[in-house]
Amino acid sequence: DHTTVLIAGAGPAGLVLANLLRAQGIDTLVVERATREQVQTRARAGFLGPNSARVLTEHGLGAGMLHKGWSHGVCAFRGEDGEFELDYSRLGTGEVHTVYPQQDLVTDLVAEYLARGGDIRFGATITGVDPHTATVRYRDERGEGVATGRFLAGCDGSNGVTRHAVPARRLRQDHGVSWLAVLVGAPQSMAAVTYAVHDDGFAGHMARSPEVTRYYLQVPPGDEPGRWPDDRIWAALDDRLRTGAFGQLKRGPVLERRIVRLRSEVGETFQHDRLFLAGDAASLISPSAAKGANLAILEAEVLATAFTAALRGDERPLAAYSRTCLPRVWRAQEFSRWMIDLLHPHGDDFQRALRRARLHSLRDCRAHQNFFAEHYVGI
Ligand code: RFL
Repeated sequence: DHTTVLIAGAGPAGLVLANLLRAQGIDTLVVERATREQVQTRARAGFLGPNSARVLTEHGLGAGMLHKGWSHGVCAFRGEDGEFELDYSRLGTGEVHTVYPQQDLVTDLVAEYLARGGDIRFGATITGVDPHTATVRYRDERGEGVATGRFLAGCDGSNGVTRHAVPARRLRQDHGVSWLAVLVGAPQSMAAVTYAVHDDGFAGHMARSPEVTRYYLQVPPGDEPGRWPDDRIWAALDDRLRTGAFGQLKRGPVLERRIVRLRSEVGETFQHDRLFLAGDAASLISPSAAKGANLAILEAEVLATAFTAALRGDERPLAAYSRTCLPRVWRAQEFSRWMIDLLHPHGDDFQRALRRARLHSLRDCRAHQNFFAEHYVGI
C-alpha cells in the first residue's frame, strides 16, 4: 500500500488529521488496531474547549457536536467549608466548553472521513515502524501487511508503537494518584461540573450526555475496579460529594468502572525523520483538567497545515512542528498538575491547610478566578 500521508490510529488526533488532509485532496490511509464498532463506543473525554470546537466547525466536522452537544460554563467546588461556583463563562476569556462525548465525535469523524473518500483499515495492528521510509508493518485477519507513505503520522495513543520509533528522551511523571472512573446510566445530578475535596479523597461529577454521567473517585494507587461494587461507589460518592447537605445524586446502573493512573509523559520532540507524533502518542496528560482530547485535536490541525505546506514545497512548518506544539503542551501539563494539587488530600497537615487556603483564594479572589478560568477552558 502506498499513500501520501500514512496515519497510525483512528482516535481524535488521527481522524481530525485525516479529515483535514482529505479536504485538501491529499491521499491518506489510516491503520487502526480496533474495529469500527470498538472505536465508536470507547467512552473517554467529553469536554471540548473553544479551540477544539473552532477546529471542528471551521473544517466542516462540527455538525454532530453543534446538534447534540451543549455549552457548559460553570463549575463548582465542594469542601469542608461548603460549596462555591465559578461561572467561568464570565471570567477570564469568557469562553465555555462544549459537552460532547468523545465516542460520538469519533463516530462523526469516521463517517465524514469515509464521505470524503478516505481509506481506513480497521482491525489492523501495527507491529513495526520505520521513520526513514515512513513505513509500517501491520497484522490483520488476512495476515501481515506493509503500508508506506511520504509522511507517517503517529496518532496511536499512549499504548501505541510509533512513539518508540522517535529516539528522544520522554519526560515522565507519575502523579501518585489514581482515580476510579465510573460511567453511570443516569442524567447529571448537578447543573455544574463538581469537584469535591474530602479527607477520604477527591470525587468529581461531570455531564456526558442526557442519559450518561461521569463520576470520578480517588482510590489508593494499585486499587482494582473489582473492589468497587456499586454500593461502595455510591456510598463514597455520597460521603465525598456531601449529598446530605447538597442534595442526592441521580442514581442509575454503573455502566463502566476502570482505574486511571494520573500520569504524564511528554516527548522532548514529536518528530523524527518522516515520522510525526500527535495526541496521546506525543504527550500524555492526566485527565485532571480535561485537556487530552483537546491537545490531540489542536496538534492534528497544526500537523495537517504543516503536511499540506510540505507537499506544496515548503517544509518549514513541518520542521518547526514540535517547537510549535510543545509550549502549549507544557502549559496544559502545568495547569493539570495545579488541579491535581488542588483536588487531592496528600501531604501533612500543613499542606492540607495550604490547599484549603488555595480554595478560599479561588472562592474570593477575582484574579485567581480569572487565572483558573483562562487555563481551564483555554490554552
Ligand atoms: P486515542 O484516542 O487513544 O487513539 C489512538 C488510536 O490508536 C489505536 N492504536 C493502534 N492502531 C494500530 N496499531 C497499533 N499498534 C495501535 N495502538 C493503538 C487505538 O486503538 C486508538 O484507536 O489517542 P488520540 O487520538 O491521541 O486522542 C487522545 C484522547 O483520546 C485522550 O487524550 C482523551 O480521551 C483523554 N481524556 C480526556 N480528554 C479531554 O480532553 N477531556 C476529558 O474530559 C477527558 N476525559 C480522558 C478522559 C481519558 C480517559 N482515559 C480512559 C484515560 C477520561 C478518561 C477516563
